[in-house]
Amino acid sequence: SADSQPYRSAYHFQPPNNWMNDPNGPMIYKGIYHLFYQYNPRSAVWGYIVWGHATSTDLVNWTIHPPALLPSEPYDINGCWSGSATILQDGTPAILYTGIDSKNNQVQNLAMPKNPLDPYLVEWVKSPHNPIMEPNSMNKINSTLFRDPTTAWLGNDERWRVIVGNKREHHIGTALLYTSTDFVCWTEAERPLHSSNETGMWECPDFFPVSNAKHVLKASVFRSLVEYYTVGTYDGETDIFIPDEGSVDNESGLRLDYGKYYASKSFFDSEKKRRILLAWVNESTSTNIDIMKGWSGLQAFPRKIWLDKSEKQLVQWPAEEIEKLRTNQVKLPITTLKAGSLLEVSGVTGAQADVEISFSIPMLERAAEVFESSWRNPQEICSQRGSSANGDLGPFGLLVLASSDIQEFTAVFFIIFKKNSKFVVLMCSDQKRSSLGLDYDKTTYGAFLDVDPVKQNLSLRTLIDHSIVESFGGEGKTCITARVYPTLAINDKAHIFVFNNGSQHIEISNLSAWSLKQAKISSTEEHDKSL
Ligand code: DQQ
Repeated sequence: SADSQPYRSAYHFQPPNNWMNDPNGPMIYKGIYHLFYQYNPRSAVWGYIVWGHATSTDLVNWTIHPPALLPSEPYDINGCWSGSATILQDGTPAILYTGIDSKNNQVQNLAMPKNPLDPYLVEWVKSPHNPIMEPNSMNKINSTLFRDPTTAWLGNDERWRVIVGNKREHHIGTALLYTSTDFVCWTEAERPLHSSNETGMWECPDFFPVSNAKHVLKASVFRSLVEYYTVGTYDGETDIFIPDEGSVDNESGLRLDYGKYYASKSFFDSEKKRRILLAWVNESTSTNIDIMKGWSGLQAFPRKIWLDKSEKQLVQWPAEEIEKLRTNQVKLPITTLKAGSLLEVSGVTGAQADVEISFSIPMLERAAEVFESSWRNPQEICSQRGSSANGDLGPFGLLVLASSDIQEFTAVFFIIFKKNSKFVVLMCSDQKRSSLGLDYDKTTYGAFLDVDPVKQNLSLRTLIDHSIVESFGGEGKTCITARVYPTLAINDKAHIFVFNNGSQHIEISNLSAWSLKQAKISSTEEHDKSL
């Protein structure tokens, strides 16, 4: 029940119990969305890994099917790890996944649907040709650093291409490239699609077109559990990806999310002509607590993702289907938020809500504090200042999952600085005060937001769901996800406030908030017992 399990999510996908990590093989097939996920059916801790499987018609409500892939053969007997789905030319979907073989080597395997006429694709058959890619004495690939094949793409030469995550000597994060004419027999290309010498192992790479001219390459960096992406150009003839000038190619580059967000994977939704992004959001608590509550890990709410007008970065926004869950809209007229003020957004269920707010700053030119040129790390600035520091323009924003007496809260806010004749906007998510009870990782997150407050209002959208807070600044230009475990601000005792701890007044130009209903997550059968 919600009382004994206050941290379970209402509309972020999670199985009824046990461990979940990376999203795998997302796709749409015959009008049905498929989400597979790294799942341990035996416990709330990572270990015995199978491909959990759920389907949906709207990315909101999910039906859980029996696992699609279980360790069963010498080439995957120690685990069915991450991978992707590709729709082949005849319309049949194929899964490429990493198997941990009987010698604990990482190899890539192929699986095909048993019955392609079944839109739910409940049964999968592993290829008799498996493994289809393996490390061997010839290719010098480290057999423990070779995993997570992407969705494959077809070149003009009718050859399939796929990349696989790898680390080479001297910590070179690498996207190995393989090609094939029949999807079964794969050859390693002469050179990788791309690599970066400053990152270490690349897990769960993703590579996709975002416009006619640009591609995005994303890598999940194991050593820091941080993902970054670069925007660049891909030459389909030479199979070389070149990052655009200024698109930093390591963890200090652009991130899909500046909070907790890992092993993300996107797919093209051919029905709604959009790209959808999924990701694993792990717990911030200890393994002991995971075992006690019987589960671990959430999927971020599916996001639509596209290239910003500037062509320099991606923009993300919760898939529009979330609006189905909205109820009891609360609106605020234009309101002045004086220095030091706090305003409750009442009338919505604070533990399950969608809040959209935008601010306009009347005294912008006069007010802003100077941005020091030595400040390089936005997360550090957020962390040092926090939400209660009295700045000049900000901190202002939202307190969510807040107790009525403001003892507990998670603060998502902006601070505006002046830099020469321009402004720098910082977006922060501060978890320091998120819980009085539990001891867990309360790291503050922060990032710059590329919005000019002279020309545009500063907007913030926050999705609140019991123990997860997903925030989208500047209409999706900067995203921050956090996990929090309040002890007072749970269920109907969770409140939402707007605050301004700056010394200048600002204006709320727009505020709409909704309660969000519970999504339906059901299982087709009680299959966990047999595993
Ligand atoms: N999780 C999987 C791996 C992947 C890692 C194992 C990323 O395939 O590299 O559960 O979280």
